[in-house]
Amino acid sequence: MDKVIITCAVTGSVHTPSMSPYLPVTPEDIAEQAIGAAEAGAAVLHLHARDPESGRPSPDPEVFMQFLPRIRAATDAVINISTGGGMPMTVDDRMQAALRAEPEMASLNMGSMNFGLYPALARNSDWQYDWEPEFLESSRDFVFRNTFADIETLLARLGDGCGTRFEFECYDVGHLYNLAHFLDRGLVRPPLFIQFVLGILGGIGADPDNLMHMKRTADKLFGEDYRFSVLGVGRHQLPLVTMSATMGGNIRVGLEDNLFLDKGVFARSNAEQVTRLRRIVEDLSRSVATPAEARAMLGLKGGDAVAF
Ligand code: KMH
Ligand code: ZN
Repeated sequence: MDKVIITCAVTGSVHTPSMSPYLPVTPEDIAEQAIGAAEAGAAVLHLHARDPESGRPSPDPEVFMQFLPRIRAATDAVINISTGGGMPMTVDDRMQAALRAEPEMASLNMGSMNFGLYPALARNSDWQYDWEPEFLESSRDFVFRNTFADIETLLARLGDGCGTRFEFECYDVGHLYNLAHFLDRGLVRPPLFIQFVLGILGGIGADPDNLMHMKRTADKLFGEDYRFSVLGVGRHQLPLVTMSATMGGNIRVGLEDNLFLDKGVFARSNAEQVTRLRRIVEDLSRSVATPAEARAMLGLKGGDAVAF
């Protein structure tokens, strides 16, 4: 209970390059910011890739392989590769980088849902690339596909096949019941690491009451068999992750989910957000888990057992 795992989600696929000059785009940017976040106290690095020319989210394992070895050489942090990818990737596209890299962790999204990014069109107008407004607009008619069959495939190929364990991303209460279904079937094994995701348009809203409800429901379904972490989107990041640290949970920060440090002030790096949260965690008389402690808490296979 004392140790807090800080996950830093470095670039993601929700934001586009014109939204912040600090969003990492190239493999060099991603490596540099990931290493900075680890040095600031992130035990887990949640990673997506982007096309180095356009900044568009990319599932290409070759692009991942341009930054993964560099991060591994410079830090001991746990590498967590996204299988959520970004629009309009197929589920098959989304799993290729993790299958190639066989990381200690990968994200696993626990249900199909709407995933509305188009409200960002009203907040920005100066686009560097044509693909950016088209990408955001396309979310109006996009289903983020994560069927039971898709989840079974990822559990078998990545979990059983590669020894990868999961960050179970739960965007609403029903996703917790989906995870409980896989636990009942013996397809997932404790300790489960559940990411409560609050504030995506299409998922549960970002407020304290909803976080308490997610936690109560997970307690009911999983008892001692799980650890939770919290991710709040945009301006909800800081209050909700602070609440998680207060409740005995873990936290996820990073430019994937929030570009700002304060209202109207960009975070100039992922490390800035990690540094702030580390201070808050320590002010709450908890301490930040090292990568080794995170590995023990989550039952991971070890940083040497990866394929990059
Ligand atoms: N940006 C999060 C809300 C994934 O990578 O699998 C969603 C996410 C999904 O992290
Ligand atoms: Zn992600």
